[in-house]
Amino acid sequence: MDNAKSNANIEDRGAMPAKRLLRVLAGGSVAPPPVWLMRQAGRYLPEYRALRSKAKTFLDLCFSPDLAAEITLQPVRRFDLDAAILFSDILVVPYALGRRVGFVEGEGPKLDPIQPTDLGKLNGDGVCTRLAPVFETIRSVRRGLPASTALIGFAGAPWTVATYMIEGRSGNDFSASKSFALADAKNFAKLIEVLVEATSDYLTAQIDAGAEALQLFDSWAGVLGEPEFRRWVIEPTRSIVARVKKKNPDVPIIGFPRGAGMLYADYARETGVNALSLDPGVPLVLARALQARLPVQGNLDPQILVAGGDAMRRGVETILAALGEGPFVFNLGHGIVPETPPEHVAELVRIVRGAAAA
Ligand code: 1CP
Repeated sequence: MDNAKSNANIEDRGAMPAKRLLRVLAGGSVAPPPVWLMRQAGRYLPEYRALRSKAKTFLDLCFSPDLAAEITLQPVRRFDLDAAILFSDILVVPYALGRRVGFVEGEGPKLDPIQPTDLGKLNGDGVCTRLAPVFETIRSVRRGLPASTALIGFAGAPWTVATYMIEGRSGNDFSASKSFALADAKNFAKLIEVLVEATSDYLTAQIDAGAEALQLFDSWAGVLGEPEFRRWVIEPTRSIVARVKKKNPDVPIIGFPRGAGMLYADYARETGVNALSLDPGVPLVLARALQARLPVQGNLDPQILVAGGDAMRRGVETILAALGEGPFVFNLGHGIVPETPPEHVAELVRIVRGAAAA
C-alpha cells in the first residue's frame, strides 16, 4: 500500500512513531487499522468481575494501582488490542476537587449535587496529590504493556463532568445543568474554569507518568444547542488542549464530543484536538469529510457488537470500506455494554484485521 510505504519512509527518518495507534494519530495511515474499544475493560469480562470483588467500592478499585493496572491490561491480553486505556473514571476529578462521589451497583454514579455556594470550596490545588494512585497505575501499566501497544490516558470534558456534579447522577433531561448554565452563567463559568484547570493538570500528570495519547470524553455534548455547545464544549476543550500542549505538544489528544452532529466539524477546527472519536450517529459521508482534515476513530454501534454474527461483519465492513484508507482507528461509537459476549469482541478484532474464518 502506498500509504504504508510512505509511512515506512517517514519512519526511517525517525519522524513517525512506531506504535500503530500513535502513527495514525500523527496523521499516518496503517493497514489494517489499529483497533481498541471504549470501555474495553469492565463488567462484560469475567476476569474483571473477579477482580472487582476485591475492592470495597468502585473508587477504591480505581485508586488501587495493582488492581487498576491489571484490569487495564486484561482486555489487551485477551484480544491483543493496539491500545490500552487507563482503568479509571471521569468522576475521579470531582472527587479530587473535594466532592463526594459514589457508585451504586446497578444505578451508576451518585454525587452530592453542587450548589453555587459550594464553588468556593472546590480544592483545585490538591487534585494531582489526591489522584497520585492513578499515576502509579499508569507507570505500572507501561511496565506491563507489549512494546507495540500504546497507553491512552483520559479525562471527562468539563461540560460532561459538570452535569454529573450538578445533577448528582447520570443526567436525564439535564434540566438542572442547563438551568444553572442559563440562569447563573457567571457561576457556571466559574465551575467550568475550575474543571478546565484541574483537568489540564490531571492530563499533564498522566503524560508525565507515561500516557502516550489522551482522550477527552464529552459524552453529553450532544444535548446542547449550538451557542451553548460553542461556549461549554468547544471553548473549554480548546483551553484544555492549549494548556496540555504547552508542555507536551507531541502527545496526541482525541476528542469525543458525543452527539455533536454537524458541529463535529467546528469542534475539529476550533479545539486543536488531533483526532475525533465519532459516535454511531455520524453518517459515513460526514465521517469521510472530517477524515479529510484529521484522523477519525469509530464508530460501530455497541449494540451491533452485542448482536455479533452477520450484522457485526456487515457493520465492520461498511465502516472499513468508507474509512479504512485512513487515517483511521477502528473503535465503537460509544462504550462496550455489559451484555457484550467477549467472543464477539475477539471476532470483531479478527474481522478488522482481515483474518476472520469465512
Ligand atoms: O464495575 C462497575 O460496575 C462500574 C462500571 C464502570 C466502569 C467499568 C464505571 C462507572 N466506570 C468504569 C470505567 C470507565 N469509565 C473507563 C475505563 C476504561 C475503559 O474504557 O476500559 C472509562 C474510560 C470511563 C469513562 C466514563 N465514565 C464516561 C465517559 C465514557 C462514556 O461511557 O460515555 C462516563 C460518562 C463515565 C461515568 C460513569 N462511570 C460509571 C458509569 C456506569 C458511568 C456512566 C453512567 C451514565 O451513563 O451516565
